[in-house]
Amino acid sequence: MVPRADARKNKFASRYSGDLLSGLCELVKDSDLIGCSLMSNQFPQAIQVTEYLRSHGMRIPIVWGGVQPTVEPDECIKHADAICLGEGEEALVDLLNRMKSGLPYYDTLNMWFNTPEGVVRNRLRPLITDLDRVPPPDFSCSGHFLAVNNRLVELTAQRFREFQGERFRGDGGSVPYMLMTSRGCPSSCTYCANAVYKALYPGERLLRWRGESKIVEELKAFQRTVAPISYVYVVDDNFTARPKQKLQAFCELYAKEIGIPFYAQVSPLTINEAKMEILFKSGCSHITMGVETANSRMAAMYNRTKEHARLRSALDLVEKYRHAMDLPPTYQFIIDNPYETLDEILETLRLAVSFPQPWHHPIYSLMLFPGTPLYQRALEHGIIKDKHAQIYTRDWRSQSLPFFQFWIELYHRNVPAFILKLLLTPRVAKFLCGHAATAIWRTKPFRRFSQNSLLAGAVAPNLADFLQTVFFS
Ligand code: B12
Ligand code: SF4
Repeated sequence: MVPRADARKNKFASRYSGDLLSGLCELVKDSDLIGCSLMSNQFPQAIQVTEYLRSHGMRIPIVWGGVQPTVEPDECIKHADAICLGEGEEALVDLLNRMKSGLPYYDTLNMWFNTPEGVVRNRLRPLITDLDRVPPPDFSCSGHFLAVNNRLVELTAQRFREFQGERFRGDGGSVPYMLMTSRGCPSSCTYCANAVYKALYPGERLLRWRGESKIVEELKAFQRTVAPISYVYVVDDNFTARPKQKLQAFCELYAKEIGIPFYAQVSPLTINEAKMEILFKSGCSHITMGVETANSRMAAMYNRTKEHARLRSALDLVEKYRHAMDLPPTYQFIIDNPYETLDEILETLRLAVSFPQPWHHPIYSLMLFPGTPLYQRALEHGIIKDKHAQIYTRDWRSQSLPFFQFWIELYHRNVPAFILKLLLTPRVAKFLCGHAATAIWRTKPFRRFSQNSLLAGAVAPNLADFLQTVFFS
C-alpha cells in the first residue's frame, strides 16, 4: 500500500506530510515485509517514505518494485533493502515463501538485495506466458488503506465509490474502472518503457493477452463486490495489437456480458477498418491514438517510421468513425524534444490544428524516462544534467519554450484555427520564440495564463473530465 499525495498541489514535486508518514509507520510496524511500487516520477516520494520509516526505527525489510526499479535498478538499490525487476507476481510470492520458511532468499530471481557482502543481482525469470495464471486484482478492501486528508483510512466499498483519487472520483453510486486486458506492445518507441522491457527480455514475447472470460469475470466480480461500473478505461498500451479474431472474441463477449461503454488506446500500426467495426459495434465510445510527431526525422528518432508511414491513412480511418464516439477522438502529440528543430515542432503543431474542433489532444513535452534509448542518447550528449529536475519531478506538460506553453493553452481553449496557424508561421514563431518575446511570455500575466492547464483540477467524475485529467493534469 502506498499513500497518495495531494494531487491538487504540484504533484510531481509533492511530498508526504509528517502526519501521513507517522500514520504509515504505525500501520506497518508489525509487518514482515514492506513493499513499495513506483514509477520514475514517484522516485523522490519512495525515497522519502523509505527514509522516514528507517529514521523512525523501522527494521523491517523494504522492497521496491515497479517501472522505476526495473528501468533504473542501480539508482534504486541505493535506497531499498531489495528491489524487484520486471514482473513481480512470481518473484514476490517466491521471496515471501522463502522468508516464511526461514530459507535463504538472496538468490530469488528478479530480485536484487543489499547484503552485508554488497549488492546481489539475480537474473530475471521468464515472463509469465499465460496471463490467466495471474489472479485478478484484490478488491476485497480488507487490509487496504487510503490516504484521505493526510490520514490513512481503511478502504471500504463505500469509500471506493466516493474515492477522491489522483485521477478518479466516483459519483457515490458507480465508479470508472481501469482495466488491463494485455501486457506489452508490438512497437518499441525510443522514449517508452517498452523499449527497456524488450531489452531486458530478449527473445521473449512481451505482448500477451488475457483470456476474454477472465476479463469478464474480473469486471463482474468488481460490480458484485464493490460498485456498478460507469465506464471502462482499457489502459492497455495497444488494445488493437491483438489479431482481428482475438479482438472480435473479446469484444463480442464484452458486449454480451458487460455492455458498459469503454475507452481504448490504439496505434496507427494496429488499426484497420475491420478492427474499427468490431470496436464500435461492441460499445467502444472513445479512442486515443498516439500521433506523436508529424515529422519524418523525429519519427525515425522515435523508432516510429512504420507508424509514420501509416499515419495519414490511420488518421483518415479514425476520422471516419468520429461520429461513433461519445467524444471526439484523442490524438497524442510530443514536441520539445531537445533534438527537434523549430520547423519540426511547427510541422507537428500544424497537424494538431488540422482536425475538427474541439481539440482535446494532449501535446506533451518529451520526457526522457530513464533506461530508454532516447534517454541514453541524451545522457551521452550531456543533455541530462539534473535528473531530479529534468526527470523525476518534471511535469510532462511543461514546455521548455514559454511560447509553446502559451500556444498550447490557446489550443486547449479552442481559439480559432486561423489565429493558431498564424502563430505557427515560421517567421512569427521564430520571433515569438526569440529572447525578446520570451522575456514577455515570462511576465506574470502570460505565465499565469500559460500555466492554467498545469493547475487544472485533478479528479475525474466523467469521461470528459477523465480525459482532461489523464492527459492534461
Ligand atoms: C495504467 C497506467 C497508468 C494509469 C494508472 C497508473 C497506476 N498508478 O495504476 C494512469 C492513466 C493513471 C497512468 C498515469 C501515468 N503514467 Co502510466 N501507465 C499505465 C500502464 C499502461 C499500465 C500500468 C500497469 O498497471 N501495469 C500492469 C502492472 C501489473 O504492471 P506494473 O505496474 O509494471 O507492475 C508489475 C511489476 O512492475 C512489479 N511490481 C510493481 N510494483 C511492485 C511492488 C513490489 C513490492 C514488487 C515486489 C513488484 C512490483 O510487479 C507487477 C506485476 O508484474 C503503464 C505501461 C505498462 N504497460 O505497464 C504506464 C506507465 C507505467 N505509465 C507511465 C507514465 C509516464 C505515466 C504518467 C507519468 C504519464 C501520463 N501521461 O499520464 C502518469 C503518472 C501517474 C502518477 N501517478 O504520477 C510510464 C512510466 C515510465 C516510467 N519510467 O516511470 C509507463 C511505463 C508507460 C510507458 N510506456 O512508458 N498510467
Ligand atoms: S506504441 Fe505506445 S506503448 Fe507501444 S512502444 Fe510506442 S509509446 Fe510505447
